[in-house]
Amino acid sequence: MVANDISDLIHRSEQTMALTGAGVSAESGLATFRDTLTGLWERFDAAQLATPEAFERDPALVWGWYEWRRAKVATAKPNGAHFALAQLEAARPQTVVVTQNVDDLHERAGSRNVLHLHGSLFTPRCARCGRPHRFDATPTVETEGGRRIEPPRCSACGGQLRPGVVWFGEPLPSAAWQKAEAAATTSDLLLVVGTSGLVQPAASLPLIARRAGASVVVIDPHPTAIDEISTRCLRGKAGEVLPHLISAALS
Ligand code: BV8
Ligand code: ZN
Repeated sequence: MVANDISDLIHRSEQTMALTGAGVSAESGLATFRDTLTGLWERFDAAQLATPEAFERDPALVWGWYEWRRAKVATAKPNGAHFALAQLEAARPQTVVVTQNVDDLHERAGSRNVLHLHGSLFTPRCARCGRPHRFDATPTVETEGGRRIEPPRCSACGGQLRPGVVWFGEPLPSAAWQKAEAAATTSDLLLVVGTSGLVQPAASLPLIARRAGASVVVIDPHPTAIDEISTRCLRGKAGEVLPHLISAALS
């Protein structure tokens, strides 16, 4: 049975890393990129909205989309997968979670070593001078299913704020990327959870880990682009299988 085998790999691991994608938040009710987005946004393609050009062209549409997503994250709860990874880190503080997600569910589940390769919904900054800003309220935009919202203005230069995420065509935050790459070369086990493995350079981490001698375990109900370089593939929902795998590994 693959699951016992995977629990054993986790049990024996000295340094475990997880690479998570939208699928780890799916059971928290947050749409993945390959699902059609509900409400007003189903006629848009996420990859079209998550670009500097889209923000340049229509800042209110893009800011409204991110505020809609922030509102949905605010009402979402971490699921069993987030809690299981936090439990693993509590038992083994050297565990690292590298996420492509811009939500805060790993942190809300208790994970502390979380690297956000693609930024966060919660760190807006000025598009002109780069000054970081904070949100003082959670939007209720979710109730209207998302709408255009003029981005707030920078308190220093009056420029428009932009979401603190990494758009397609933008470089990843170098500190996060360097730490993620280092973790991939020093971990003996990489759990790849809920990612289709299509976006670079995040999707290159499993190959880096494999080449450095790590076991690579994919947990996903569907086939992914990482499967072919994985050591094991578990066809299942992260919120269902990860809690069992990790509690068996730690018992
Ligand atoms: C860069 C933040 C260079 C914003 C995101 C041509 C070829 C190769 C590469 C490129 C190319 N053209 C352009 C590129 C580069 C591009 C890229 O990779 N494009 C792809 C589309 C081909 N990459 C970039 O642009 C990156 N930057 O390269 O910069 C550079 C360098 C120096 C200077 C200047 C420039 C930046 C990429 C980051 C983009 N931002 N997110 C936001 O969130 O709005 S990407 C976003 O999409 C996510 O962060 C994530 O990375 C990706 C979605 O992927 P997943 O998370 O995997 O989600 P997906 O829906 O695909 O899959 C969900 C999975 O979960 C599925 O497998 C499903 O089965 C599974 N699942 C479902 N339910 C469950 C489940 N699993 C478990 N349990 C469940 N219950
Ligand atoms: Zn500014």
